[in-house]
Amino acid sequence: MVKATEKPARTKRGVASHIGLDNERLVELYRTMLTARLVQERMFVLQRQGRAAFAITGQGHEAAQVGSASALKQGVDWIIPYYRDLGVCLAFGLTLREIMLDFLARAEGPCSGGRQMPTHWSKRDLRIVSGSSPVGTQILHAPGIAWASKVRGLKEVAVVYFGEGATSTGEFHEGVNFAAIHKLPVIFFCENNGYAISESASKQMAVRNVADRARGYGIEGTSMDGNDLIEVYQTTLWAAEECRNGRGPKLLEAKTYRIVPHSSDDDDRRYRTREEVQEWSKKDPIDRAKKYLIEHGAMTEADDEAVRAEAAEAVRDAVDYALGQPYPEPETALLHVYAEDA
Ligand SMILES: Cc1ncc(C[n+]2csc(CCOP(=O)(O)OP(=O)(O)O)c2C)c(N)n1
Ligand SMILES: [Mg+2]
Repeated sequence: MVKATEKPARTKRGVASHIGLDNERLVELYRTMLTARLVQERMFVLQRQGRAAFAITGQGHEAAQVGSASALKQGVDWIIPYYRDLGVCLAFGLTLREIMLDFLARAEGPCSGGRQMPTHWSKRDLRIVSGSSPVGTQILHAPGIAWASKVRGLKEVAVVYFGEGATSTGEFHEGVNFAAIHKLPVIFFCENNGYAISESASKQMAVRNVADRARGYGIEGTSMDGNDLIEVYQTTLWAAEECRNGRGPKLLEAKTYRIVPHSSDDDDRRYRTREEVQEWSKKDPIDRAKKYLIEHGAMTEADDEAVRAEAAEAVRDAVDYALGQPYPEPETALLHVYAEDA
């Protein structure tokens, strides 16, 4: 078994060996991945039923999201997720009920009380920082937060998530460059799913890997199999430790795939073949995690069924709860938009 903070060595079959995750924790991670999958499937149904205006989800990204967020220190580290990161937020402590309240724009929703677009997550006590809708703008928050951490002598890491399309923006360049110069504790975490809506990665970057871009900024970049829960967990743990030890930022790239359209407004048949989607579905991160857990004696088929039933029940509870809550009152529409008189 390798040490938890060692950079994982790649072999043909993935990472060399798994790290100090005990069986209970492995099942917990698996449960979170499965819950993320089920709740996102439900979101699409709710949107089609006319109960939600818009759904944008990340089925296929669960290992990248849950694996990375679970390797961070809750209450200490900061995350700046993007719209596809439900799995990140779930792993970092946002509850299913909170996620559903936000998705259904209810007054009690913790992120904006029904004012923001759905999936613009934030929660102060969990150190989940809200992003804006323009692609890549969240990247700049991370060096700012990390700079404050460094100046104050704290060992807090800021982790910002984004897609490969966002790496073509000016914000990516400015954020990574600044963090590199000042050796800031930032993990730039790219979920490379090969597409920015309909635009394939080869049309927006001339390098093969997003991680290759790191060298141009003088920092280390690492590509991972983003559908491998263990590899993502271990690599993120290593990167966070590097940050805590003052060794500056890291660019991590999780190669993955969204097995669903970009959003409820997208028809992905226009730009990718069904065969391609089928091929990636065979590498489903949840199936792979299940196989890994069973092979390593962390779970049995019966345990899996129990976990699935519990996750489905938790999703049902969250949907029922949120549907029963009121929308915000119209007269509160401008709250938090303009400063209030003291
Ligand atoms: C500045 C800007 N341009 C365009 C859009 C429309 N848009 C929303 S998501 C998206 C694709 C982003 O792709 P990527 O960064 O790879 O993330 P993914 O959605 O694939 O996870 C685009 C172009 C936007 N929100 N902001
Ligand atoms: Mg993408």
